[in-house]
Amino acid sequence: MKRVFSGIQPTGNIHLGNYLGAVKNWVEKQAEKENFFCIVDLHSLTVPQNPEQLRFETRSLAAMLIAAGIDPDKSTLFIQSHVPAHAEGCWLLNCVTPLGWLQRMTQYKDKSAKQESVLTGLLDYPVLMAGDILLYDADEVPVGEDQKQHVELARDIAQRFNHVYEEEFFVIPQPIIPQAGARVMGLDEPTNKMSKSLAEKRGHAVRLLDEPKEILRSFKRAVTDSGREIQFSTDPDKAGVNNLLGIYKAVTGKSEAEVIADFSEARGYGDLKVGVAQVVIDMLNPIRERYQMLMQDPAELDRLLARGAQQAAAVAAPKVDQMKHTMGLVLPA
Ligand code: ATP
Ligand code: LTN
Repeated sequence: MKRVFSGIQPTGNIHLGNYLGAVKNWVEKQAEKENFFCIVDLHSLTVPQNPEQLRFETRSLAAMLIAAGIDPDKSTLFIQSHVPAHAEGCWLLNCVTPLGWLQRMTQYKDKSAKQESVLTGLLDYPVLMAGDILLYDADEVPVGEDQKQHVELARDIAQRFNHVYEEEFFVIPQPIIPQAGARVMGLDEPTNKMSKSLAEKRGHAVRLLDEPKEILRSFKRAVTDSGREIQFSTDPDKAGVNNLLGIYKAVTGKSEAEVIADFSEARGYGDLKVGVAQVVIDMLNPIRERYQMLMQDPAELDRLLARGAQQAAAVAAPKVDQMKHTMGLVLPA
């Protein structure tokens, strides 16, 4: 059975892009794989966080993932900081990773350009992520398009470690990018990806907890163009319509021809927007309801997360010990 590892940050505002690009695929393949899904709280510290808020968002994300279909009996769901091997693995991998590799990461370049003072953690973020993946000898890493470069870096780091220290020490992981939904664009700005950091902005994102009325409103406001032809397209001027069709395709699992056929009677973009909103609302209604139930029992959530951390540590702790030994450190007697 292939081993899967993926992570998601507890930074709030989980949106349709996170769901279609990552979480939905985790859920759908869950039964066929051995899964580790990690709430990467250490990653979220790479930009300033409010401590109380971060604690809330961490539990909230756990509830959301379970509500979305992650079954804690089939998958190991845990919080990154509960397994100290992640921070240790990051340090050890820092010592085989050239600085230049990190400075080239596009996400680092984008995010650091927007900040006056850049924290070291932001630059080091992909090494922590590489450790997450490599400590589990994961074969597959299902992520959205924006994380592909980071998974490729994890491959490079693994290869370098294997070369320097011990051939075949780490499994070389494979990024798994979905066919549809890999890059959901902002509804207000369809040439940029839908983003958590902009999700508070009206009309930018559909958040998984949005009420149906709000979802419909967001889609109705979605930026399109002055035409009326409903077609998939790579033309940047048609990015809005293409994004709406892409969302519909990812939600329904239909082919492009079937999607277009569903809108053959549409009288314009207005009908398209309502049609897309409807399938998204139907998909999110049960998730929102389950989330609200799960949040009423925080003790049960904590119990599930503690069990997940134990299962994860059983894999990651011995691996980090092997890393230490291989690198020449003395293990405690
Ligand atoms: P953001 O950039 O939206 O603020 P992020 O990418 O930093 O968020 P995570 O919560 O860590 O946030 O992402 C979780 C998963 O969601 C990752 O696999 C990522 O590739 C995927 N993802 C994020 N945004 C999108 C998007 N717009 N379309 C498709 N997948 C996405
Ligand atoms: N960097 C990722 C989250 C993440 C991750 C991982 C994804 C942290 N560790 C390991 C896959 C595998 C993000 O921001 N989306």
